[in-house]
Order: sequence, then structure tokens, then C-alpha cells
Amino acid sequence: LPTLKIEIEDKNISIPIRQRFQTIIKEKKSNLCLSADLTSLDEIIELSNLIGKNICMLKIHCDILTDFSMDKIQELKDVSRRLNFLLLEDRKFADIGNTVALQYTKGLFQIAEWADLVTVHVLPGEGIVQALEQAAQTINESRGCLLIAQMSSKGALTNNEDYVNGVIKCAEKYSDFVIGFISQSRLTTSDKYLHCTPGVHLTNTGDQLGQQYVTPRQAIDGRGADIVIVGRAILDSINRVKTAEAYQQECYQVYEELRKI
Ligand code: UP6
Repeated sequence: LPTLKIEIEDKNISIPIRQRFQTIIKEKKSNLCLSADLTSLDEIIELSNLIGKNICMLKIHCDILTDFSMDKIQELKDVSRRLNFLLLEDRKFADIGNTVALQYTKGLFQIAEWADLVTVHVLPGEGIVQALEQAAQTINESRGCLLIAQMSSKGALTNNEDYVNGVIKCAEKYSDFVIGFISQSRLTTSDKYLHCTPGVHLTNTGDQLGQQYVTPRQAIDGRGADIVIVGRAILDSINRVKTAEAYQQECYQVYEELRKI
């Protein structure tokens, strides 16, 4: 049905990304983001076909893929449109404006072409966000970013009040493009910003390299998460689909209970 496909695509293009994200969460009853930290894009595509219905967002690191191609990433994008989840490239941009604009739009990955959202450190100052927003305006679809306010890893230098306040100020200044935070606590009372929290696992408390985990309930209740980002808890499980379903249910149930949505 070619006409129907075009209509769906047009609808996605015209809806601002913030609104699309909020609609997806409510319609699918999912605030689960799968962190698909796999090195094969073929495997990610296969997995997203199975788990796509359970998630509101799929997060990848394109620079760990051994089989990246624009054709394959287009295939993943098609799955994301069909099963209605957003694609987040966890690029963690952290350079001067001019460089990040190039990293975002050029090179092998051409991230801006396919990633609905990207992650950004505000360490270099607000020019980084200004540059990405400007670069995103050359794309014919709504784009946005998540600012990294706090990290889950042990000893993170981001966990300092002045730093976090600077990040919040930057979000407010660029609030069309910044739709949320990567955070470990609730940073603002405004529901304009989606708080996305990684470092979540139901059974483990951390790994050998500084990652620290809390449970979905602790992430949503104690840490104010809207979106729960889960990687190895699902990827390393015996049945990824069943585990994703369990995390989706647990995360959304706690979210509904606490946020009364
Ligand atoms: N991530 C964190 N902590 C942060 C920011 N990002 O863990 O503060 C990312 C990692 C990884 C995922 O880069 O892709 O979230 C967490 O994976 P895990 O659930 O397997 O530990």
C-alpha cells in the first residue's frame, strides 16, 4: 500500500519529536528504551523486529557496529516507523560547535539523516547545542536531543550542582531542540523535559567497569525517570523478548502509579 506508507511518513515528519515521543509512550504503554549495545546492525534489526512493540525508543552506538551501512540503518529506521519507536544515537557529542555539526551530518554515519534523537554533553558550552540545532534544520524531519546532565558511572564528574544547573539553563535556552535529559535525578518540575535514566537492572548492582545499577522502581521513584534505559539486563538474558516484556510492564506500572498518567 504505497499511498498509506507515504501518509504515515508525512505524519511523522510533521509532528514535532517531543509530541511524538509523548504520544508513543502513552499509546504503547511503554517507557522502556532498549540500549541495543550490539556490534552487528543485522542483529539489532532482527532484535528490534521482535522487541519493537515493547519499547518507546531504541538506543544504539553506531560507532561500535562492524557492519554499518546507510542501507541497513534505513532498514532499522523503517522498523522504527512501523513499530512506532524512536531511534536514539547515543553519540555523546562533546566538542566545539563546528566539529559536532560535521560529526552529526557527515562522515560514514550521517547521524542526522536517521537518528530522531542524539545525546549531548554540555561540557564545551552552549555552542554545542546551537550547532546541532542549526545542523538539524537542514533535515526534512523533526529532530531533537537529550542533554547529559548526570551519569550513572562511579565517580562521574558531572554529578555536581553547578554543572547540572548549567545543563538545565542550556535546556531552557534551546527548549525547541532539547526535549530531555540523561539524568539520575529529577531536574525540573516542567513536563516539557523527558528524564531518561540509564544504569537500570533488576538483579545486578553494577559491572566491573564502574557502571552502577538501580532497579526500575528506584529509577522512576527515587530518581524521577520518565524513560528507563535498559541494556545488558535484556541483552544478556536467556529470553530477550520475555525479559523486555517484563521490563516494559514493570517500568510502565511504576510510572503510572507514581506519575498518575
Ligand atoms: N549510559 C550509561 N550511563 C550514562 C549514560 N549512558 O550507562 O550515564 C549508556 C551506556 C550504555 C547504556 O553507554 O549504552 O547506557 C547502559 O547499558 P547497560 O544497561 O548494559 O549497563
